[in-house]
Amino acid sequence: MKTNTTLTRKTKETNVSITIDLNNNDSSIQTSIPFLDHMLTAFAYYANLSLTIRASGDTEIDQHHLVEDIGITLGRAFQELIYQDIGRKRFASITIPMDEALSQVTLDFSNRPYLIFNDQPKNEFIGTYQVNNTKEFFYAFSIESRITLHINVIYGENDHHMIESYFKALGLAFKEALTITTENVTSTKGAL
Ligand SMILES: [Mn+2]
Repeated sequence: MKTNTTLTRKTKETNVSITIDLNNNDSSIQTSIPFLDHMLTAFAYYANLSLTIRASGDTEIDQHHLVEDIGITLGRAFQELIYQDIGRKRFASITIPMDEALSQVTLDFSNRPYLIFNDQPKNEFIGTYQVNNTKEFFYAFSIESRITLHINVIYGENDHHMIESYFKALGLAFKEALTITTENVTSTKGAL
C-alpha cells in the first residue's frame, strides 16, 4: 500500500509542491500566507501525518489563486492515498471547541465529492489572510480528494478560533477515517 506521495502543480499563476507521508508527523509548511501555514500545520498534526508544502504565487493580485491551487493539489495528493484496495474506517464525525467557538466536521471517504460549508466570518482578514477564501480552499479540496465533507461552525465569536476549530476537527476526522479496519474496501458495493 502506498503511504506517501508528492505532487507538483505549476501554472502561470502559482507553483505548489506537496508531499504527504502517512507514516510521519513532522510537517513543514510554507505557503507564503502565515495564517494558512498555521491552519494546515494544525490539520496535519491532529491527522497524525506529515505535510510538506512549498507554495508561491501571484498573491500581489489576490490570494485566491494560491489558496485554491493549494486546495486542488492537496486534494489530488490525498485522493491517491485514500482510495486504495484496503478497508479504511472511512467515516468520521468530530466536534471540538476552541475557547468560545465550536465546530463539527463530518466526512466520508466516499469517492463522491460534496461540500457543505457553514461558516460566516465576521472579518475580511486574519493577519494578511483573506478569510473568504477558506470556502474556496475547501471546495477545491473536497472536489479533488473526492471526499464528502461537511464543515459546520455551530457557534463562535472569534474568526481565528472558529476556523482553527474546524481545521483541527478535520485533522482528527482524517486520523479516524484513514484507520485501516479490514482487508477489503469498506462498502456494501465492494468498491468505492
Ligand atoms: Mn491559532
